[in-house]
Amino acid sequence: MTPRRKAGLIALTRPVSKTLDQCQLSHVAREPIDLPLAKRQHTAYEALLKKLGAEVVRVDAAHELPDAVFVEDCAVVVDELAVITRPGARSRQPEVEGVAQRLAEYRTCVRIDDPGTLDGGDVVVVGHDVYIGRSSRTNDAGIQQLRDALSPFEYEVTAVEFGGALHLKSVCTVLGASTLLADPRRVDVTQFREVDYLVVPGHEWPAANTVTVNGTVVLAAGFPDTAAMLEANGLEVRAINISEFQKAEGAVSCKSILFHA
Ligand code: CIR
Repeated sequence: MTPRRKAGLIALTRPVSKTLDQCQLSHVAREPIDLPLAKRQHTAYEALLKKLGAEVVRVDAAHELPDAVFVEDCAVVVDELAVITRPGARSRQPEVEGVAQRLAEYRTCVRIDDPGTLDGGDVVVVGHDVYIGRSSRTNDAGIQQLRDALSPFEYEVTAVEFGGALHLKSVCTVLGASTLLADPRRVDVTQFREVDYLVVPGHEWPAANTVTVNGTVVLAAGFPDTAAMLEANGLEVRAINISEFQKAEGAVSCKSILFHA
């Protein structure tokens, strides 16, 4: 299908699975998740995205897939197409089917195939520069397949090294058009070409994961120094409580895929 460019902003989300407490964990210890609270927090997250001007479009629930709420990892969506990923955690690979079905309403979809693995949380898009974190979830074959899918549309795909966190977007996200919010202790920002960046305060480094919706930066609650720093730089900021998702090693960006219809 021919993509319609810069139409309304869509936020693709998926309901919290009843099995969320069986989620994958890599860097955090398992602790009890309050499922009713998680559902309320996710409803509030969707309401905030809507208030900021996005149309929330839901993928059907998949209660047998614990991590399904973290839709970001299932696709990389650009104006020209959607790349359906092959998540690095085997338990997460079936999540992509429901997401692909929904995205096919908006984009031509192509796939990352075996032996490639790639999590959307490792992909930072700055205009036509696409940075991919080489991680425990994203391998070189996945990076090459994404490069092959995007290069016909003049995207330049660069592999990026980082450490100490699950995904590249755990340590670095884009604020609006081209400024990064990054933790330079976990990612060497010289790997990014010609971008400005703001440094997340070291003691609040998980606040580096944000989404920007129509100019407002959404970050997790509990990071007052980061919020103040962003405001001092002239940005609108909204903080949202995602405590139950942080226990599942999730953050703000993982719970939606933002793209123009
Ligand atoms: C996982 O380990 O895959 C999930 N428990 C958390 C995924 C978070 N996704 C993201 O940051 N993009």
